[in-house]
Amino acid sequence: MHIDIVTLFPDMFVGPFQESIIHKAQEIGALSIAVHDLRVFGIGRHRQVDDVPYGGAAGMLLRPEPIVAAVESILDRPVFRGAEEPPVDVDALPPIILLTPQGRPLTQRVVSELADHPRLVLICGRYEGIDERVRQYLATDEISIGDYVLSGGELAAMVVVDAVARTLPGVLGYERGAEEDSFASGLLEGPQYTRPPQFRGRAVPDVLLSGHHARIARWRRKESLRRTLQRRPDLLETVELNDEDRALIEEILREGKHKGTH
Ligand code: 6GU
Repeated sequence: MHIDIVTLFPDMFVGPFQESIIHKAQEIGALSIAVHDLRVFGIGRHRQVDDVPYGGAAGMLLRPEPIVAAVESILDRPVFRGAEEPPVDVDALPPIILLTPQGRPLTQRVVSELADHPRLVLICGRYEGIDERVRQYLATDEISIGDYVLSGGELAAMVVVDAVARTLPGVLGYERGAEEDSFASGLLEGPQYTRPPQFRGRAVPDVLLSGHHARIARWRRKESLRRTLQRRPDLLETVELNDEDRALIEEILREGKHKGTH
């Protein structure tokens, strides 16, 4: 997987991409990342990238030309769907993704979908906004990482890179795959424990020390269902439950421990 990122703040990515999973993904050759400075494609001697909005409004907007120039340089071909230009075969392009609070919400399903492409182009919005023509005729997708406002798409792009990187083959290692994560199953993960077995009078649940693998698996599934019921009941609407799951939910409801703890 190769990811190109277009940003006015390339230095923001230096630290985060040199650590942990994203670092490992690059080290093993599962991922390569190129961060491109939008300023390089700015207009004139001042390398201008933004301007005042037409019609009068507060703030500055990113102009279309530098962003289109950046992406056409990265992909080495015309990509802007101009009125007078030959049509662009969007299916022959990598996704060109604008990071914006108006985009479709990032979910694990969207992450998997992105991870299926060999290449992605991420465009980080900044300032008060971006010329609509970028959205309409350059971007092929728009993504938001949640219902709150960030100062720019950079942190959102890092979130996308991290979430995609950890799903790539070989990145997490064999001990624990991304398949086991919260959300991968559609459910929240249940409680987990490590040593010591007793800490200030608080014990690890006996079943986890019992060595009964079937009982442990059943307990884990039940606690995962309990936590999902308690904290994110909306997730249970879309997840596929089997008869055993439904029986476990019955048990949880009878126990009456499905409320609170949030
Ligand atoms: Cl992708 N960008 C900005 N500026 N704010 C956001 C966001 C993106 N996702 C959530 N908030």
